[in-house]
Amino acid sequence: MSADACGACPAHLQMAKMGVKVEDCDHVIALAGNPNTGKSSIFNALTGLRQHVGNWAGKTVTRAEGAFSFGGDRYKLVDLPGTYSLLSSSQDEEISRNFLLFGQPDCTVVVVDATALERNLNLVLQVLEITDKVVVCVNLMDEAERKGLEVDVRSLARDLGVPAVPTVARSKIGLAELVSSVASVVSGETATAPRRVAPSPAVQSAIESLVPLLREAVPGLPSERWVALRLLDGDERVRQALVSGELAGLASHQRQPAPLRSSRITAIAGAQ
Ligand SMILES: Nc1nc2c(ncn2[C@@H]2O[C@H](COP(=O)(O)OP(=O)(O)O)[C@@H](O)[C@H]2O)c(=O)[nH]1
Ligand SMILES: [Mg+2]
Repeated sequence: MSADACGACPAHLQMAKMGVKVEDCDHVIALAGNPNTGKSSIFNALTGLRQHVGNWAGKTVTRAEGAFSFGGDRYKLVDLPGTYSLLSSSQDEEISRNFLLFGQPDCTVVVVDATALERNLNLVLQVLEITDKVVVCVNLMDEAERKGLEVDVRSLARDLGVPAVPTVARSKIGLAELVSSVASVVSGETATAPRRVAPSPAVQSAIESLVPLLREAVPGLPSERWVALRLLDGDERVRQALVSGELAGLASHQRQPAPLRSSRITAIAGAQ
């Protein structure tokens, strides 16, 4: 991999940074991942913005939004706070989880640390439970190489059922390929088949009874299956959100007409 070779490829030539111009984007892309995996580095490289990049936790406290164009389409990119899991209830994790559930991104890029794949895959598997439209970005490939680790990105993609792209975000290596994979998942050109843990028959039948009830209680709720699983798992935070109407509020918020959503998004981008 070299940055120069990438700069000359056709995919790279079609790409342009659009800064905070997130209005009227055709697609929404979420950037999720553990802290310090290079999410903000990727966000900055693609949008031309300057999200704080650093090697300590808790900087991206709220989500940052920016835009880029690729192949004639405009993409809004949302840099989510670093999160190890979607199951706990720290503020950062809740921002990420709510966006993945209710922001309904057209594709979620999960950025993982190539030197700590096992730990990072926990979040990937959780995201795959929520959505089919995922690309795994295997970042810090230079660090993996330095440590003598061989990362078989192809096998990883095959095992996970979604594309996986090796990158070195700090040197902008692999980012054109990443965007190209994202575009292909968004358009449906690349069909994904996410690996999911098959529930036991008892759990499956419990999910099937809960889902229609959830649909009735919270019209427009995306990922009902995931919410049902959380309830069956005794997730107190999700139960409270359901009982208090918070879940319904988040779901209905998503159903607002697009122009309203755009102006809100512009305001958020302006405040960054
Ligand atoms: N060696 C190396 N460092 C990287 C790479 N990507 C990001 N970094 C560095 O890793 C640190 C964390 O990056 P950041 O983008 O803030 O990660 P985030 O917490 O996921 O947003 C920063 O010091 C980056 O410069 C990479 O591919 N290779
Ligand atoms: Mg960050």
